[in-house]
Amino acid sequence: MIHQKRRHALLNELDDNAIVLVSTNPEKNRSGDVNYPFRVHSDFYYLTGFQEPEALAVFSKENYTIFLRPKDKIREIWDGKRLGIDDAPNTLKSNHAFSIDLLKEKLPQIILNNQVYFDTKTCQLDNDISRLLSNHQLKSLAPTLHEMRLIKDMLEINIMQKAANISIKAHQLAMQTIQPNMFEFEVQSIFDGYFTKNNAQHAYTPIIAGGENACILHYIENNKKLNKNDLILIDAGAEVDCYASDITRTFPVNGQFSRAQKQIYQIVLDAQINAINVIKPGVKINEPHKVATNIIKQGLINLGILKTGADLSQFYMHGTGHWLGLDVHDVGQYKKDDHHRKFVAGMITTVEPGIYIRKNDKISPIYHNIGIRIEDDVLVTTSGNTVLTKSLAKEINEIESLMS
Ligand SMILES: [Mn+2]
Repeated sequence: MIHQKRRHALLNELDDNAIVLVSTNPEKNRSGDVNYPFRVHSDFYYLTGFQEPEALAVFSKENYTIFLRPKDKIREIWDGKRLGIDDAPNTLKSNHAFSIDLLKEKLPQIILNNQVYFDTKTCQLDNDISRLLSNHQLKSLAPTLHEMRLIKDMLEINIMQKAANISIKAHQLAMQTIQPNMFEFEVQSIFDGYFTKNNAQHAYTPIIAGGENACILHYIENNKKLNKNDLILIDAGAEVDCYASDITRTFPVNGQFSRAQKQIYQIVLDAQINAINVIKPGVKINEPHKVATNIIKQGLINLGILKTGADLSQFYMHGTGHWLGLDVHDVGQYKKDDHHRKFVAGMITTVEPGIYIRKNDKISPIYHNIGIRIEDDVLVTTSGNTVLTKSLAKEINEIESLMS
């Protein structure tokens, strides 16, 4: 029912004679005859709730037609059960269901002279269908649909809290398990195991980065040994029912922060907490970044690491957050008419400042190879915000006592 509601809400925002086409992702080959695990297209899932590959939905105010794979005795023995044409209308609440093989034949009779909304960029169609659609003036669905996806409903918030809770538990387990000389992939296996045990999967390739590897922002090799005097940065989040969580914690491999590590960590933590605290409806969405960068700048100047604010980008070179939802870097505009938009209740954003200090002759060696990021998932509420990931330790004493 929720998907039907969403289709109606979307159509209400489009032209009266709108007809919407949305298809799922293509399957991707990994090697030989093995594919990557299939992941439904987020727009398609949001509007249909249907997770099989090779499917396309067409709907207007009057009609909803789904094209999908027909039942197939042999393929179902090899690849698994299919919903099939007969059961689709009842299960998916569509008026009609046809085999995906009939798409080329049926589509012209369905779209007729209506205004077609379709995103060629996000949804792939075979050449015949693309040629067929090239006779129509297509309008993009994304601006309207992605505004809808940006504001989460209660069902979505509950699923995302569930994903957050699983991630929190896995991060706690990692803090309690990590020992010097373990390998990063052994740490990753804690997340693999805990997510799988809870019927979740990774929302993105996890970053398990010991010591200097934490200064590589998208480090995913996860294959080095953890040195006892290093920090470890873990950016890992579970996906539940296609919804992402996204958490980063950084902590000492041996359970005790050194003085230098504490100094840098406390700057990032102060930046993160103060950035979260400004989030509420009506505040511009770049405000958390402003707050975080000011605190990081001042903190690094106080330690003599930074001379002037202009050099900050060598230590902090990424944004302070992104939308979170069906995609880990979720859809939704950050600016409107070239100006940063304002927070609205129902948005979910990450807040993730960091400091990354590589080897550098001009900086005291006690700070070398320290890479720290702290990331939480924040829901904007009518009165302010709720941190979905708040129960995971991030204060220095909380982390040290959890690890002892
Ligand atoms: Mn993130």
